[in-house]
Amino acid sequence: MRTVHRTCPLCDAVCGLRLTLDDDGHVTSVKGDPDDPFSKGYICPKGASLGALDEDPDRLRVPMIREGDQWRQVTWEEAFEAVDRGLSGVIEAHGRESLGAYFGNPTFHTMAGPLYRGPLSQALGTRNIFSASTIDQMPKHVACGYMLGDPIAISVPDLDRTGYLLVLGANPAESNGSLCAAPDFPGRLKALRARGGRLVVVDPRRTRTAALADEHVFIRPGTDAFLLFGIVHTLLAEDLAGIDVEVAGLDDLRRLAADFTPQAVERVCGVPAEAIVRLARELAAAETAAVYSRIGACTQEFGTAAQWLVDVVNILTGNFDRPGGVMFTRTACVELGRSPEPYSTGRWHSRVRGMPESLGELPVATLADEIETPGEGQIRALVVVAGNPVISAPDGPRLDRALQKLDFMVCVDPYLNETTRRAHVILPPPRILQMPHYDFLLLSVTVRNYARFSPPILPLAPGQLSEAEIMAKLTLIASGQGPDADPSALDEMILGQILGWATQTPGSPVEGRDVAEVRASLEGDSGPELMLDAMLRLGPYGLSLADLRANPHGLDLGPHEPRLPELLNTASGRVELAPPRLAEEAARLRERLAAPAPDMVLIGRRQLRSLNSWLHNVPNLVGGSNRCTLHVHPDDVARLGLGDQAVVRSAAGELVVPVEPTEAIMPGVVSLPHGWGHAGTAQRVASTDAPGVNANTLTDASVVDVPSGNAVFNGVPVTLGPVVPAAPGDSLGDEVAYTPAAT
Ligand SMILES: Nc1nc2c(c(=O)[nH]1)N[C@H]1C(S)=C(S)[C@@H](COP(=O)(O)OP(=O)(O)OC[C@H]3O[C@@H](n4cnc5c(=O)[nH]c(N)nc54)[C@H](O)[C@@H]3O)O[C@H]1N2
Ligand SMILES: Nc1nc2c(c(=O)[nH]1)N[C@H]1C(S)=C(S)[C@@H](COP(=O)(O)OP(=O)(O)OC[C@H]3O[C@@H](n4cnc5c(=O)[nH]c(N)nc54)[C@H](O)[C@@H]3O)O[C@H]1N2
Ligand code: SF4
Ligand SMILES: [Mo]
Repeated sequence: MRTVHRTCPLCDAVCGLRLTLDDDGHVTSVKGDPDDPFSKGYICPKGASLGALDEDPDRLRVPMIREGDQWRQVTWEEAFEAVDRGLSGVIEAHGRESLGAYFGNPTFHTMAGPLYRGPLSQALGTRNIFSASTIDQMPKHVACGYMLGDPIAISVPDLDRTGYLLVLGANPAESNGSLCAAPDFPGRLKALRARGGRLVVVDPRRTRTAALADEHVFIRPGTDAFLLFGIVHTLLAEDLAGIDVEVAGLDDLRRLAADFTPQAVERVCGVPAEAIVRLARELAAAETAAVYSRIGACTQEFGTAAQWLVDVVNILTGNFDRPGGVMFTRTACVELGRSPEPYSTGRWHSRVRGMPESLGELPVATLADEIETPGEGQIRALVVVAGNPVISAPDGPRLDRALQKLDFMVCVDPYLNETTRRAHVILPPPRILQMPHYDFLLLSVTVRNYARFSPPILPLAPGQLSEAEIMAKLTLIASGQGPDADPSALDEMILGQILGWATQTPGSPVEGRDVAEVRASLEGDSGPELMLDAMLRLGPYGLSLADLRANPHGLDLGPHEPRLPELLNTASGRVELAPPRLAEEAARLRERLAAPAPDMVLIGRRQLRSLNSWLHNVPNLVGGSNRCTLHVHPDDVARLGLGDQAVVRSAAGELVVPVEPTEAIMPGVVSLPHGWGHAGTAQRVASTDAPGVNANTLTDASVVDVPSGNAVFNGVPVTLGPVVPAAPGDSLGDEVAYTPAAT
């Protein structure tokens, strides 16, 4: 038996775990690590199942090649030769613009993802780069980009010090937070109330987070920007604003907000005008306050506007970049790659729908268009790393059909699932416990400055490749160096770039030094570890990998301190309150003020024991409350005559789903979790015991948040009807005779 410690890689909360392993390397228990200064022993059911997940017998262990319907286990050599043939064939016939890549959510959690995604994209030499960011947080990047000049400068609520927290469209009691890494988020919310603070949750569902709050406010899905504009209007009209950062555009903002009186927005968002005025006054009066918003108010039609106005309210109430308000994390690693240019979207546009690029990528909502539409630049070969877009992207079934038309697809993924089953080659990364772990991205949005490195617990098998080596190999193959190129050559190139930049950057700890000499001083057992060591040494705390190794429970680096001036990158040198691209959104919102609301809309929901599409093969985690059901208000169940099941239809498709009546959801709103719909895969538990349906059969890829191109998952207009047994000659009306399609 031995006890080891590592960070849980599953969600954004970065909890420290304490695992015990027997002599054969089997995990016998997983507990929270009480000595982690940040997570202090907290663990959730997903983390507790890490051992079962890691030892899942259905996890792929060797590369696979598909011929027709048949999968064959192959050697790494054979797999990379097939990738080389597949990619070179398409490049020779159609050029590099016919290559594409999609990077899924776990690329934000692994070490290899953030380090090799850039080189791989560059090597592919295409603009067809997509990621889970445009089905998630791209609106936040666009808002921060235009307001602060830096799309990566995302502030987090100062959870542990704030006196007032307004949460819109997030349910951290189940998700544990996002773009805000805070282990035991629920405990931190309880602590906020225990110290006399106030918690208000705005959500079309009375969620578990709402149950922890002083007040829960129902809102019509997709209308947060209206509510927030009502708050902005009130703050300005009642002279409650107390701005304490340098801003530009206050007069423009005042003009834009003029029409959004609490009375006018009440009609759209369904929040009473008095409540809006009261929220504005409370936020202004609170000694410290923070507005925090996530998926519910990002993946909606006015996502960018909502994210913009969240920070406008934080700024107007004097809570931007100050303790107790929203603040910026100072990471242990040096911040690489800040652009000297002010931020802009639309440096290029997608071929078919002309959608603007942001952060160098195109919206996933148009991936199927780019694969299906003939012409120069049509995507014919796709690299997918750690993603399941058939389940996670809007109009997933169409994407599934599109993937089948590709000449070549390679996936880096541990599972044969709804997406990877369309690949020609699957390259499995090692088990979680075989990988080193450091959260390059999540540690930049922690609610306290903190760092923790976890070395691999189990060694790689002889001949097995790390995820970094797999991505490096793909990069070398894409750049034309063939299947035999040595991945460490790429590592040296990346290290050379980091150190080359650092030695030439004034004020850097290695300014003016020789790259080779600095390189020789780095320590680490693999490319990613050497890169981490370099970035730590160049970082603001002067740490090294050895320091993190010496502190296996993690290092607390103190509370946040104001740092806006060093991040601001706008042309004006001020925070832009009403940049033109965002001001255009005010015009779109104004047009909607008088528009009728749809009768019934769909939203999503996350479940504590699920993680997007990929934890449903762990028997302990499925079942009970973790099922794919449609939450419907009892009044709607009665009004529409629904039984145990309902047919849900949208502009994109239709589904038959089990109905779960609950008072927790607003009348006129239904909620279906995403991540389900497991079909025809080799995951035995997921595809037989817990298949569920794919919520993204209903979401419509043609509707997006315009500035960011982000997908719209919340506020999707739907109609509902009961399911009746099919009989010839039935008159249908609202009822539907349904014979489920074979999947
Ligand atoms: N309707 C609706 N749709 C949504 C959402 C919603 O709220 N509603 N949420 C959206 C959001 S926020 C997100 S982030 C996306 C997620 O979208 P995706 O990232 O496309 O989907 P995931 O289900 O997270 O798929 C993760 C994949 O990575 C694999 N994987 C797991 N660990 C590793 C690893 O270490 N290495 C590699 N290479 N692969 C690994 C898994 O097997 C799985 O295939 O879904 C989005 N889709
Ligand atoms: N257990 C678990 N944890 C996860 C994940 C998971 O799948 N399972 N996924 C991880 C990922 S990838 C992410 S991005 C994060 C997301 O973290 P969260 O944003 O906290 O995710 P959700 O639980 O989907 O919360 C969104 C909330 O928005 C509400 N909502 C829907 N539409 C609207 C609207 O129009 N306005 C408002 N105000 N609210 C609305 C929904 O009812 C829901 O309660 O969670 C991460 N953590
Ligand atoms: S909250 Fe997230 S990071 Fe913490 S144990 Fe659960 S899944 Fe892991
Ligand atoms: Mo996400």
